[in-house]
Amino acid sequence: MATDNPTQITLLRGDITEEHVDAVVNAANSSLLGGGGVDGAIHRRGGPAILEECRELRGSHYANGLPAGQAVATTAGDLPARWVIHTVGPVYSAAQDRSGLLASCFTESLRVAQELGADSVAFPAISTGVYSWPVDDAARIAARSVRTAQRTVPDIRFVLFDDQALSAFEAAFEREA
Ligand code: AR6
Repeated sequence: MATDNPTQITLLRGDITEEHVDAVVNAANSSLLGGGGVDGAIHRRGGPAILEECRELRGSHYANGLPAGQAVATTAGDLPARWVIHTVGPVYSAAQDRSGLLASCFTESLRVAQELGADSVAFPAISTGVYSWPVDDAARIAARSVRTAQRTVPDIRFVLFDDQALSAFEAAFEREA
């Protein structure tokens, strides 16, 4: 029940690759083979071990790629974390409501984190960069999803890259409190 939920949620501005947590969530793409934005930063800082495990996943469970809204973990390589949880946000569409898929990125990542035994997880603002989801709406979906998640972890952080994203998340979490 949300009322018994001991989770502490922290919103901060920063670079997620510097966050000392058990699990860092990556806003990946279905290929799992890297890209720009936060995905590029995680692979650069984390080193080749992450890509190696991603390639193994593509050779086994996810031969067709990781579908949007799902999540899977690998090593965090050289990052100050134990795992990277890769999730694929939906590309924003004004014509189609894909918010269920974005919500699923948060709840599925938390489910994977809990299964791993992670006590702390850092999320970026999934889908708000290359995938162009309006940040206020993405923040609302993130806040609602983590506040109502059935499977959670004690320490959840949102690491926002700029002031606009930080303000959007602060406002959304106040509204959903
Ligand atoms: N730490 C925290 N947040 C960051 C960092 C960082 N180091 N770098 C960027 N952001 P994006 P998406 C913010 O584009 O929209 C990739 O090419 C950024 O300012 O990384 O889900 C993937 O491979 C923005 O607010 O992810 C996919 O192809 C947020 O992270 C595609 O982009 C998300 O922006 C995924 O697009």
